[in-house]
Amino acid sequence: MVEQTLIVIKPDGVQRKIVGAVLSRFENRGFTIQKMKMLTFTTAQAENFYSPHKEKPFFPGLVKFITSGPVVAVVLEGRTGVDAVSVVRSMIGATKSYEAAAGTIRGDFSLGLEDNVIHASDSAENFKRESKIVF
Ligand code: 3AN
Repeated sequence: MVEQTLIVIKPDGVQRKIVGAVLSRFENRGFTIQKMKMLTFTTAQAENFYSPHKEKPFFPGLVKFITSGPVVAVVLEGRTGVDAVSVVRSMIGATKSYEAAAGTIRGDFSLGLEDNVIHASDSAENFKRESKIVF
């Protein structure tokens, strides 16, 4: 279990000016912003970041989308004994925003699949791997 996890507010979230609204949810829940960086992914970075999906048909579109504008990457820290990865995953909602429950970030801010506002690490291993790529 890790007390930290990574989120990335995707280009659609930055462009729509909902960075503050999204970050507020995590701060209100009790998470601390431990690191934060605005960046535009290079194609190489994006391919590396999404390498678990490299065989999927949507991979080229995913890389194109995530490199299309600036993103905001944030390491969130919760508290000892609380699995940050799973709490944050529950707060972002289902991958397909149109299926995400109301009250989740995707469920409240998006109808998109590719443009689903936010990425969050889905395991401690991916948190470490993804953080190295971004920070
Ligand atoms: P999540 O972001 O919920 O962890 P993943 O890891 O399954 O979802 O997918 C990574 C990203 O790939 C998603 N956030 C979404 O942008 C995109 N994606 C997933 N499935 C599809 C799909 N069927 N068609 C297009 N894009 C997809």
